[in-house]
Amino acid sequence: MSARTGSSAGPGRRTNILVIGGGLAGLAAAVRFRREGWDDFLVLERGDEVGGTWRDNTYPGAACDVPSHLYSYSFALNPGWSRSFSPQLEIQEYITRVARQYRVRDHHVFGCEVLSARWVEGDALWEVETTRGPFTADILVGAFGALCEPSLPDIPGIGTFAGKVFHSARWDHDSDLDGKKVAVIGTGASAIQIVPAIAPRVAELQVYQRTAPWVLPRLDRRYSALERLACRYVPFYQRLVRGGIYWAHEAQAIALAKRPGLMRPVGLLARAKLRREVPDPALRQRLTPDYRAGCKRLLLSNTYYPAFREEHVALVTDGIAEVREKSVVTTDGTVREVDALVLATGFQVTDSPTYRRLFGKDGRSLGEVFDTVGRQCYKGTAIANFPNMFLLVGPNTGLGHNSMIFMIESQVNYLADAVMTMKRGRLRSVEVRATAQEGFSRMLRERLSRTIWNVGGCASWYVDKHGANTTMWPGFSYEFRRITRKFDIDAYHVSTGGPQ
Ligand code: N01
Repeated sequence: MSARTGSSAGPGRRTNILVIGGGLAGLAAAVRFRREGWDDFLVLERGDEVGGTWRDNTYPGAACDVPSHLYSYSFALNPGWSRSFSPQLEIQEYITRVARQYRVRDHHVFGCEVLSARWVEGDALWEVETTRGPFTADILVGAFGALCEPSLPDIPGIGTFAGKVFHSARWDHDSDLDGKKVAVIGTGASAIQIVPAIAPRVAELQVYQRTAPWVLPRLDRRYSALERLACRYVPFYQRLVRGGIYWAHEAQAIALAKRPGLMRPVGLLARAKLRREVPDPALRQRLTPDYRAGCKRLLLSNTYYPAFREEHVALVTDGIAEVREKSVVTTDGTVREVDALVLATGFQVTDSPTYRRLFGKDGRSLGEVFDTVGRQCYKGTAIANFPNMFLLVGPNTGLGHNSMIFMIESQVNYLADAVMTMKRGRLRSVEVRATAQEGFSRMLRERLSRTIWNVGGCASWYVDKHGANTTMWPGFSYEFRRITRKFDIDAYHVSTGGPQ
């Protein structure tokens, strides 16, 4: 057995359930299976540790922008969080601790990338090819995440750049940026954390902005020893704190998803912050978004704008025309010398390469199906033509206002109830009905048409190549919890004669 395998699990095995991906979603599913007493499952993880995006995003300044007491599993609260918004390493340590505590590491096969997964109708099982050999399973769980495949910009000449180039989610810690001329491309959630974190170390920092983000105050602080003691020892205290944070965040869905007009005060607050933190009117003008607050993800930072007060930090708003061996050239003809390029350009969210590796009942890949009908999915979880397959963090499960872990746990409830239903009923396969999927997609489209993401006047990665927002959940997260509470078998085609 390889040292990279967490278990006695090995390639070529047949299991009841195979999970692709050992991030927050895969881990939540694994813990649930263990708690249900279903030990016949494996998690295939291409990395060498659990954690997913939190394992991969080690860039300077990486931290969560959802409060930690909420951004944690309901079954594994952590009284020891050091701050209201925890840094990446603390979150990653929390995730690995949960994996150990619930004894699911042994169910992981690390260094195992899924190359293809095919549904074999005759045998009612999934045949999965991986870099560590074949696996078969009755049920496939796609927990490969949305924010894991870097989106690399297609800039002319970028391949000829002689210095270091790396994506924010693949930070090259061997590259010494101290005293160097560094260009950061992008001004999203990752970039606004990177810029203030590296600014003090570099000789020159060029920030290439295509679209200005809306930035709000970050109410971050250290927790006192007393607060941590209270979380640990005072019954219900931490649950109360968590509940308060949850409902305060949940209320934001009213403005984002139901009454976009209510986002106006948020825009005013962000403008006031911009005025306070950026005294130069010309610079402030260039940092002011030209779309409505909330259309793209609202960012939280107290250090991003102040970074531009330093003389060696420059905001560049002209488009990038090309990258040369030692410079970046903008469309106005300016050539800026650069030693290293940081690509904070986001992720392939609506076009995950993994979609092209999953093949359903009619032999077409999920990517091909999505090409034809768009990213239609039932409850973010099940897809017609893909029997016995359940996605976690699937289409339209994204939130702009609350913790993704809440959504993940909702989906895991649904998944667990589906597995239970299959076991009890000795079902061979379940496949969501096309009519149920279409009805659900219609409901989403109708509700999304009224959200700030659709009416806010911006381009964002929430929208797929068909022009549809197939990323965000258009409502309260508790509404999603309600519709995923029970596996609704009536929405599925069912075949019987499966294992007990
Ligand atoms: O990526 P993004 P991210 N030329 O896609 C620009 C989560 N997250 O990694 O806006 C020039 O938001 C692009 O410009 P534009 C969170 O959910 C969470 O920052 O498309 N620029 C944009 O400015 C977040 O939403 C935390 O015009 C190009 C930027 O690159 C998600 O991850 C922390 C370009 C990409 O921004 C993604 O955030 C970090 C090009 N060719 C991330 N292509 C937490 O704290 C793209 N851009 C929890």
